[in-house]
Amino acid sequence: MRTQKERGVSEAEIAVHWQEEEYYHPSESFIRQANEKDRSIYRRFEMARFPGCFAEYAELLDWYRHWDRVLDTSDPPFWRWFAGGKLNVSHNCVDRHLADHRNKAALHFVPEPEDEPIQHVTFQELYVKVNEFAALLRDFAGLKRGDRVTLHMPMIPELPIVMLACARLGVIHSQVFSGYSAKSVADRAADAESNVLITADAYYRGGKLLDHKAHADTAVALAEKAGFKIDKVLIWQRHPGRYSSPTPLVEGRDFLVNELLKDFRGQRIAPEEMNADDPLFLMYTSGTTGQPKGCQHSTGGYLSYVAGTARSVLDIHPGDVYWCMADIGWITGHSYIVYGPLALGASVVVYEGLPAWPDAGRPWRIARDLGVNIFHTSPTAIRGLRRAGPDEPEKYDYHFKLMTTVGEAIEPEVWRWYYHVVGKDEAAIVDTWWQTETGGFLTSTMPALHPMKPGSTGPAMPGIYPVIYDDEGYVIPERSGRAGNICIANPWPGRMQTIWKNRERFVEAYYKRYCRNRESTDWRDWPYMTGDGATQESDGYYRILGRIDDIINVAGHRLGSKEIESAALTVAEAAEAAVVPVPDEIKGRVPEIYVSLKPGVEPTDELRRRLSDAVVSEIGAIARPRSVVIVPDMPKTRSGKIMRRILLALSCGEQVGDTTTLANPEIVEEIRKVVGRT
Ligand code: 6R9
Repeated sequence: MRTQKERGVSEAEIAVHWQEEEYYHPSESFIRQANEKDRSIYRRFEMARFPGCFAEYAELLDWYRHWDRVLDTSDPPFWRWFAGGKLNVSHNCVDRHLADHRNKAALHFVPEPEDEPIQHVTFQELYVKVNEFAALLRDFAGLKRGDRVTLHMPMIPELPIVMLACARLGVIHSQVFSGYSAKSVADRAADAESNVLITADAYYRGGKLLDHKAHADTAVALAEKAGFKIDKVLIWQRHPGRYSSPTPLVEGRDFLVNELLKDFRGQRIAPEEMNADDPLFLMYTSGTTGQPKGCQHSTGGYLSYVAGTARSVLDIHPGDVYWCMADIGWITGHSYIVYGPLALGASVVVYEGLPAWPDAGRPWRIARDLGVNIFHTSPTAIRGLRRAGPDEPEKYDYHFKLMTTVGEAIEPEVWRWYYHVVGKDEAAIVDTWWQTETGGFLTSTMPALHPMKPGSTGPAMPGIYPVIYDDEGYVIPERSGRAGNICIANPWPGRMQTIWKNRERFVEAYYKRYCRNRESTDWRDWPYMTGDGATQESDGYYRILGRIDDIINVAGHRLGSKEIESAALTVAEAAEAAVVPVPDEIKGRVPEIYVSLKPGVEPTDELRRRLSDAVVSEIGAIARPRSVVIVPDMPKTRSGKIMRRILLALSCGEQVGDTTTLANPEIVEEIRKVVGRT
């Protein structure tokens, strides 16, 4: 194994590349104030110091009891970080900031309606709210350490309050993105065996107040049908004191949180002393099978990793105003809206609305009015803002020192607009590559240490050692520019602990393919498979090429092809379904679905609509197919596998390439005719 120093990006090498490639340099003023401004961070995290190097992140936190061992590898690949240590996440994100920052804003809640005032929640107020809600969870909902609770909450300040209250008690939260369907909520609640659902009555989206509570009713009913009982639904009011949903409350099951809280005024709950490897939360994400995976994240390893990386890569200082426009319902929101930034005592913006609503100047007015200086978003949002208002940013007086992009690869042209127009040639940009499973960043430039290169994520994070394999399982030489499957050679503290209640599936999904010896307790035999294709260029930067499996990345969100196909097959007339990711100007990729019908069924527009609606009601609106193509049959291999590659080529109007492995090559032309008509 080579050391990070050997693999790190040296000045001389970069100098060579300047001539051929496009690099941008952080400004002197950024470098001067940066948290990490000398390369010693790579020396501190070089392989020779593994795993002890990660104690540097853990030391950013308060511990009730120091760990006995940084890394316990006795049960691979179920590594235990900071074994023996005890801490509480809510203490670290809230209580410990009171001494110096009691009156500082922890949260700035920006409602979607622009005439509704911004709410500022100080650390003291956050402390009070977290304690009172924790008391309610314990004494009214009956939840205790180790129990799970499902959240289906929109972007309102109560979402981080609920998460922190759970963390205070050691209750494991499982937040389901608010745009996901009731069916998704029911499945996840049943899988996590959580009998309590926390939701909201309504929220704003694109100028409309959406009825959110209706999903809770459907979720409870669907869970019950599947044999699982959700017995309490706790409902936050979008407008406290006024119930904003047309869906009535169910007596004995539904409770308005704002009413209940009256009984818990002034209550304080001592934070539970959690073990470092107790689970903090579950986050379900799409896998290659139909069933989403409950990624289980730890308390000590996870919080250390997100705090450490938020400090070095996001460059958060106590005086910064930090805005990540992602939804807290995704891992980006968990790690880099709530846990990482609040552990560092940052002021965090929580924005309810859509990026370009009511117009493309909205984000820049928020940045101006709140003095945001760190801005975090995705290529999809950037593409949307660029299309809706390419000249808007210059009309507003705001200044970012750092901006991020995350979730999917960014096109160099879009990157340049982000840099010049949004960042006003002043802000450093970090392109961070990582996953729900990894807890925090895997590759990124260190913003004051490396030049930026559009479309490339940068070198590996300190202490992260990627290795790229070819399809035969051979290691592709470093910096060769050759594409392969990118894996991480070593354990790191942010990695998920396991798939909830499913250790076998965890090993199968992430380790089976490249594990060298299943009996080995040496972590070197257990590279983690990310499922992404990537290259490492000669400057040491990684370029991420996209998924190598059946996962589709829509607007930076992961959807499993199998989930969408299963949803379409809930329509009785459908025989087979195949999903392909077609390129989209704003969202990167969108699903297009091919369906063959049962004998005797005629294709109609009404049927196409029902197929599309089935996908939305099973998964959520983000999965809505661009179109539904009804075909006479699927292109299949002799062993009966649908060749999605051919369907994708047809959707994109490209050459289909080799069809010799097809059992029914004549179908290709028939499908081409149907696609032409759709
Ligand atoms: C954080 C997050 C993970 C998948 C990942 C990859 C893609 C994420 C990226 C990127 C290119 C980046 N991805 N960041 N691709 N450049 N900077 O997005 O988690 O929702 O689990 O998605 O997203 O394909 O494997 P998640």
